Amino acid sequence: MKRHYKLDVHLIGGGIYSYWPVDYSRPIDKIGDWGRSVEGVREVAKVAEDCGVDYCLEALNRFEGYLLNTAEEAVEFVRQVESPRVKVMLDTFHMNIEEDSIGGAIRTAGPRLGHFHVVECNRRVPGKGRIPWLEIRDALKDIGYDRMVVMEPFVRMGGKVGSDIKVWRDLSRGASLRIPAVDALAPHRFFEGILRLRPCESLPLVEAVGVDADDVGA
Ligand SMILES: [Mn+2]
Repeated sequence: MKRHYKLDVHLIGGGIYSYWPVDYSRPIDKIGDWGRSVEGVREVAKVAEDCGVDYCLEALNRFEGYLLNTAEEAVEFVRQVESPRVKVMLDTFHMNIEEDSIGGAIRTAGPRLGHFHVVECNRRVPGKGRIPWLEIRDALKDIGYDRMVVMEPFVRMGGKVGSDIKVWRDLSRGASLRIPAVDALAPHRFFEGILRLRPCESLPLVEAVGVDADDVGA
């Protein structure tokens, strides 16, 4: 964390209140681990406060974590830690699995939301799936969110990350090194389109944002 500070990095986030990937072959002690994790994060929070680093705890879906699966759990955990530098982090992929209402989850996090990951329900880039982006935009506006929104797609098989994340098919649709670069540009135009739409307007997403058919994939 002190190194982050020296590098002028003022935010770290993820499942940084537990271990990952979880070993589900062993029994899970959620209540005991919750208490131990709150104590541990309180210790880390002192360093985060000294270094001016926001320590953002990401709610993960049940297959990747068991301590914090929802915004409600993350808010309660952060409330118990009691540090202004410890915040909630949400990710649309995990929310799509766990939350009753994605907009509601964002409003539950409210001022405690410190970081936000955007990605489709199958971890493709935003704009190519069925995540309710207008609902998300409106909820973020409602809570006055003015921090980072970061895209986190996983589309390629292979390697340690591909295995840990469990990418078992090529979600890049046979892309070469050149095509993912195009794929990565499409969400920028997609979000520009989203921001122009009024709350009551529905999508046709791809037409609304002018994404070329070639960018959209099969
Ligand atoms: Mn994430």
